[in-house]
Amino acid sequence: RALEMGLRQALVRDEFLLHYQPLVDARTHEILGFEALIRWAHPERGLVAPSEFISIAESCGLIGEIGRWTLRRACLDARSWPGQVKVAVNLSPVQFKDRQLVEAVRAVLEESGLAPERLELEITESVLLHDSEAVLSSLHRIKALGVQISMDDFGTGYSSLSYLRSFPFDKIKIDRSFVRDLPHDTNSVAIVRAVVGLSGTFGISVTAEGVETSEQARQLALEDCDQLQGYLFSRPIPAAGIPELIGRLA
Ligand code: G
Ligand code: G
Ligand code: MN
Ligand code: NA
Repeated sequence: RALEMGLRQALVRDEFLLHYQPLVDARTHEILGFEALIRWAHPERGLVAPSEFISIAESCGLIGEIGRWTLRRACLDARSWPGQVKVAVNLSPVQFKDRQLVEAVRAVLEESGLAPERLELEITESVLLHDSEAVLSSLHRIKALGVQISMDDFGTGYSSLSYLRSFPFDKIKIDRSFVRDLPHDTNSVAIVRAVVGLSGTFGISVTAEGVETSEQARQLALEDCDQLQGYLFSRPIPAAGIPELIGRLA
């Protein structure tokens, strides 16, 4: 309850901010994009992580407004990055209940002037559980705008492999739990290999999350992952640090 009040005030007082974590080419480690990750600059508690407030925002009806704020901020920030660098924004499954979602995406692209191809929207498997006809329709309309769709945290949910055939994903992000024990754990290697193989069949690109060591990065490149993300390259950082990071990782 107190948190809910705080979240309402946070919107009014403009206390949310975005940090960005790079997505790099698995072979060259060139920066290809950044994932936007929300934080709440709480007046007393300091920076609050999304794990502490997103689910509350979802249950109290504030996720729509917070989600629109995130999308707009991310698109405005990305405008000032080099022209090929993309921005990835997480969408809550609850945002798909909003009939205006697709129109909101279109309007933000128009306002920001960001090329639609530079925007990726990340959704989790749980979005596909409820009213999948309506979700599918929204996803197709978002794709028709030219925006890319990524399946986040792949392998942690109710993953049905048939989703890959039925839903219009451009990218799969392999959850970090399958990256953690690379390169030695043979089960993890087998899972990565299977996901890469199947994705290739459907023309879907693969990003591995939670890459922390150069051994993991090397193994994932060997397994033909397309992109890598993780602390090895950078923690999530404020937008102001992006030009320097692009210079350093180049
Ligand atoms: O930033 P952190 O590393 O703690 O992110 C934890 C999780 O919070 C991420 O996996 C992501 O799914 C979620 N998250 C981060 N930013 C947003 C956001 O803007 N909207 C939604 N819905 N989820 C987010
Ligand atoms: O959207 P998603 O839930 O995947 O958000 C990414 C989350 O993973 C963020 O909370 C981010 O801080 C975290 N993260 C990013 N890179 C790493 C990493 O290399 N190791 C670990 N343990 N967590 C990471
Ligand atoms: Mn994500
Ligand atoms: Na993820």
